[in-house]
Amino acid sequence: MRRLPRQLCGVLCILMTACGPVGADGDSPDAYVYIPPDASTSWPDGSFTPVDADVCEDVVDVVFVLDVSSSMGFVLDQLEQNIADVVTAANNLAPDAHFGLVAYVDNFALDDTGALDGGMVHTEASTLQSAFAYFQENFTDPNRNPGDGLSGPTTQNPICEENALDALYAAATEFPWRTNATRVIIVATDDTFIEAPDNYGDRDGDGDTTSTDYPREGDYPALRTLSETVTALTDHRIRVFSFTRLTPPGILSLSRCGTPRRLDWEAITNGWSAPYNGAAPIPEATDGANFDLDQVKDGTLSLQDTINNVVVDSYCNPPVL
Ligand SMILES: [Ca+2]
Ligand SMILES: [Ca+2]
Ligand SMILES: [Ca+2]
Repeated sequence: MRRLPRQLCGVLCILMTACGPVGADGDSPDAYVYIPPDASTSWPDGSFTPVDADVCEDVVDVVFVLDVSSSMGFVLDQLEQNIADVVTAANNLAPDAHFGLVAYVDNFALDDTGALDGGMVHTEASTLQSAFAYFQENFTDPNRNPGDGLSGPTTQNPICEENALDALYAAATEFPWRTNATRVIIVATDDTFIEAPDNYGDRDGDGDTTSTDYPREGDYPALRTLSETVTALTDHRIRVFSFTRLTPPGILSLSRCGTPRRLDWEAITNGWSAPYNGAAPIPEATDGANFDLDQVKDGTLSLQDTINNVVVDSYCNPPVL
């Protein structure tokens, strides 16, 4: 049985076991909720209304927060091919599903090519497919930062870590989440992140971001800490499900980032499937889960089926924190 939304029991909740009217799902109501007196109703002395906890009227909001750095093309390919399944499945769960997209490398951009809310909300697979293709062509392939726009420099990414925190913070605070929505963020990335006040453009961590030899430096400050980001996510009742690497790539692996990195290779799991400086990883801290990105890459884990499953499992189950 799904949990009874707390607000339905705000005034008075009397649990009933049997003999009541039949609820929308064919069984007895799980509770009777006292509706206080209201001049606009025909029962000015207040009344009891049957409530069935098995019935949830949430809508579904899903935001993709995607690392679109140069090694992540396979995720964008898979999403572009299979997003229609995800959109259909979410709409079968509850009509009028909303989707969003935040693309990031060392900074981020909220996609605004959807149909609603200034473009931040997608309702159709077709506009999402175009958005995935746009970010792949213009940012993944030439190694450009989404927040820089189309005029930004290419081959610009001097350390392996990518700015998931600022992208997640923007998704939590800037996407138009609906009040009655089951809220899910899907992350895909193959590396960990750094925190404010560090700078993604400072290759050697010396405080200067102006070296022009390869891989070129630039000013890409980390704006948020892990703690600030997790607070923004939990304040907004968002569950984060991530697809990340569970083990570092071997020393000769082609999937090994070729630039310097701030944190050890062993740390690529940190914040996703392992603690980050002692703090719980983001999926655990938001009552979500982490999945193996390498299984998505080699075809043993279906990205779209896994996304569909986490949306179904999250539906009408707010995070337990
Ligand atoms: Ca990368
Ligand atoms: Ca980077
Ligand atoms: Ca430097």
